[in-house]
Amino acid sequence: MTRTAVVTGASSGIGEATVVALREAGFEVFAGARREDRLRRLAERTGARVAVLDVSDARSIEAFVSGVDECAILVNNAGGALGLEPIAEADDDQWLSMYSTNVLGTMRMTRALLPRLRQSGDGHIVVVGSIAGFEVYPGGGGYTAAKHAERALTRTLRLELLGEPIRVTEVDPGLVETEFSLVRLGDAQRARGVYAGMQPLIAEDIAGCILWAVTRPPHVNIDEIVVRPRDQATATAVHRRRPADG
Ligand code: NJP
Repeated sequence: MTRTAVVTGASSGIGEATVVALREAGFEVFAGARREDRLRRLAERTGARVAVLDVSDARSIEAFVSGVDECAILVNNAGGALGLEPIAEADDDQWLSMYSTNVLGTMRMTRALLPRLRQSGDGHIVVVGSIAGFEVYPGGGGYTAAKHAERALTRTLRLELLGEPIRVTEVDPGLVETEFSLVRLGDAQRARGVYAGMQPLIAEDIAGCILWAVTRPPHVNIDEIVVRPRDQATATAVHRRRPADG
């Protein structure tokens, strides 16, 4: 039986790789993000159904969800970080934006699709969180606060859905080279510096974890997958080769 998945934040990085992996594994996919041109190319490449979706906008979610007739798997992936300023210089708009995408976006998408997940008889909610959901670091206040909140939401869901045929999985990556750092820092050179001298994960590494979690038998709930590059032990402990090391 073909199962249908919804993936948010599908226009780049982990979301895009997840759509590709799910399609290759035979799932029907509805994919959403704000950049329509990227979505159109993804649809041509994979056969996924695509529609514009801004998870920070309740009306955009309503319009997107109205086009989704079935949903057994919801991958709440849309999100990210903005800025690296200390709390003393925190920017209200950046904090609000991080909350409205990572936290409210996940809550609203989940609330809107719960009836379809229930209807499927074997629903699965995947949340792409972060090691920032349980670690903190200087300059990361807004992002870590938002990902801590998203993690609390995910753990609460698992309790509230206990007894229903719906699984809840959180996937928490460390450093993955996507557009994440470009969006966060707004500068390509600084973004490249985040991964300098170390080997980060790639989007496909995380997509593989998501695919594995959603293809376990229905009675198996993978609660959490924490996945980091070998070169990373915590958010701030990263092994970098010096240029002299070659
Ligand atoms: O980043 P990127 P990732 N409504 O920037 C979309 C978490 N994570 O793949 O709307 C709808 O390549 C955006 O699309 P668009 C991270 O927190 C990452 O790495 O067209 N969609 C794009 O498709 C996030 O939750 C790392 O701009 C919205 C996608 O989200 C998830 O992984 C580490 C949106 C972002 O793709 C995917 O990020 C970690 C909105 N309002 C956790 N706002 C890492 N990369 O190192 C954004 O611990 N999007």
